[in-house]
Amino acid sequence: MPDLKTITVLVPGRLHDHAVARIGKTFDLVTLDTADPSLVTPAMARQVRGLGAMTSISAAFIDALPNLEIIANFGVGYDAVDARHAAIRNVMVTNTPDVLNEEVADTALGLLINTVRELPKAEAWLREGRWARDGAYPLTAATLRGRRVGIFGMGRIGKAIARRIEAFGLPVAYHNRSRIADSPYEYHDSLTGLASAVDTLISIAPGGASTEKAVNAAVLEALGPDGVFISIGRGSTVDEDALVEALKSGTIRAAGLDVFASEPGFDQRFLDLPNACLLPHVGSASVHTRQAMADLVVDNLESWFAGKGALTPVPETKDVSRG
Ligand code: NAP
Ligand code: 8YV
Repeated sequence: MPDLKTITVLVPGRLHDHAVARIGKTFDLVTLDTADPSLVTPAMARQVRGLGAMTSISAAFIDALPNLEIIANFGVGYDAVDARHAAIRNVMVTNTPDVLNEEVADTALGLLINTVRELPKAEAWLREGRWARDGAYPLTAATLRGRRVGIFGMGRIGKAIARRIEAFGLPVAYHNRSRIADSPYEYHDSLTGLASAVDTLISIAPGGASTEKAVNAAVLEALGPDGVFISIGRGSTVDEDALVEALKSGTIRAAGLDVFASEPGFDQRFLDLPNACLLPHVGSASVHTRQAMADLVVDNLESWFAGKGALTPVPETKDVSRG
């Protein structure tokens, strides 16, 4: 077993405390305020062999670290890491799949129920003293009963969401680029086709060029006037101008959003929409699950530098090897 304390791992920007503590205990830890290539010192350029990161990692930053071997990304989504460039440079990229599936699926269902049955607004009604003053909270116009649910991105988390939807007694359909062999769910080879077939669309698709603004005006139009849209994958998959317009005009009934195109900022027009239920990207945000994600980041670094390979390589870098 090599002495891991001789290996320098850089943490640029913020990272989960548990991951930073474990990296510091095991490796030679160095930090940077941001992943900005102009901040890389000559010593860092010489020494850094690993990155533990929860921030954007550009091609320029990868190039500024000529001895880099591995980028361990905190998060299953790694659209902020230039994994294709990493592969060209023979740099491994890992993410944190599976350990967050059930948490994110729980959040998706919570967001769906909150959106359809207006539970946050009903709680506000109670807190504001309106129950005694004005009477019962108005009956919700929408219900989950009788809905048909479409999942955009039937992957690890999509399947965990689908199992929950089935338990709610609702039919499930999905859109991926490829049909899943022996999946019990109805497949649609286009997102508009899926939206036409359902009245409730849950997006848990990854970010990146192939999904950029995929949920557009045509998809929302196809979802229809009783349509409910839940976004918990990446904000970049949604044309937010089209969504604001669809919520304003009644093209769809309501939306629940955990993710936004320009986080941590978000389009302020959503605040004025009574039919939008908004969360600050909390899909995986429990102490339990974030700790498991942090452990997987460091387990990947340890396994790599122990010569045992990466535990959870992303597809773009699955063929990258040491040396
Ligand atoms: P996954 O297992 O890789 O599933 C992604 C699914 O999306 C696959 O079934 C894939 O099928 C489909 N897909 C990818 N590109 C597509 C495209 N262009 N058109 C149609 N379908 C496409 O990923 P996961 O672990 O379930 O995670 C999914 C995403 O959730 C992550 O990438 C992340 O962005 C997001 N996420 C959000 C939170 C949160 O807190 N809100 C937490 C965790 C994850 P095909 O390859 O066949 O197309
Ligand atoms: C995290 C996520 O909140 O795993 C992902 O892709 O979106 C979330 O679990 C995020 O990656 C950390 O900021």
